[in-house]
Amino acid sequence: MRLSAAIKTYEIEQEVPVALFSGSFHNRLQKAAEFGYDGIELMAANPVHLDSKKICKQIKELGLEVSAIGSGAAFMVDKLTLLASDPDVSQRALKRLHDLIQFASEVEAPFVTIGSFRGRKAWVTDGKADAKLNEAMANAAGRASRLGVRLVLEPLNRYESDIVNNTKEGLALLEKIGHSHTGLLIDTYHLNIEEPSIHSCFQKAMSAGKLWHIHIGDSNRLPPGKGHLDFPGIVSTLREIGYNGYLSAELLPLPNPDQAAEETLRYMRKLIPPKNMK
Ligand code: LER
Ligand code: MN
Repeated sequence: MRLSAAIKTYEIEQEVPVALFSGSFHNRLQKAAEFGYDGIELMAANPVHLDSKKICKQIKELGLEVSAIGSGAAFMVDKLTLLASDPDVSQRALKRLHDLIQFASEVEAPFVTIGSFRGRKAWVTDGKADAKLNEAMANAAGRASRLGVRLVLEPLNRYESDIVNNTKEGLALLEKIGHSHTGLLIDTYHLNIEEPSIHSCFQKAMSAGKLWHIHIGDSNRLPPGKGHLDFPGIVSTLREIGYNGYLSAELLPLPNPDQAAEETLRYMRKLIPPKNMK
């Protein structure tokens, strides 16, 4: 298992609630490497404004990898969602998803996340939200597969979305889509709200072959160890079931974005040694 942290890309000027590290984009990458992260998850809003070659080079020079491309900023910054009351918004969102997939392939990121960016069922007034999300994801998965990228659908707690709130619903939607390039992203913060057992939902996702990416944040969305989630137990379950992907810190930048990133790393490194150690 490896550790990454979510950082925003440089086309985004505003604060993004769950992005870590302060300073210029390059500073943020440097800090991730200095603190001892293995990778970073890039929260990009509009990647057509980004120089992916340069980003890829900077990341490699620092010995980091890109664990995933997060799509949440396209929602937070540009208010784009795959499910929307205005068809123009959903169409632009699909085009944006294609751009994020292209960007992922250029910076060698294995995944593009679909969390808040999917929007809400309640926004779709013709009652066809499920079919629409299904169609948008199948369409994007086709493009992703041609570019060697995969999509990860993230169950969100009920206060943030009304479509796919838990692992069971996530797996059911993936089954309907039926595309080899779609899997699950499980976020410990959301699961703490929705799941009766965090451990068995990891197991379920893993036995379906769909546990591809993980976001970490404690019960209060602070760094692990600051809330009441049992991270030693979570890590030992993940080891037991053979998960060997990323645990990516996506949490509140408190008391400040650097300290939150550093405290996360310090706590998690006790559970997950650096990749060149046993
Ligand atoms: C939002 O709460 C979240 O967890 C993000 O990963 C969604 O894109
Ligand atoms: Mn998340």
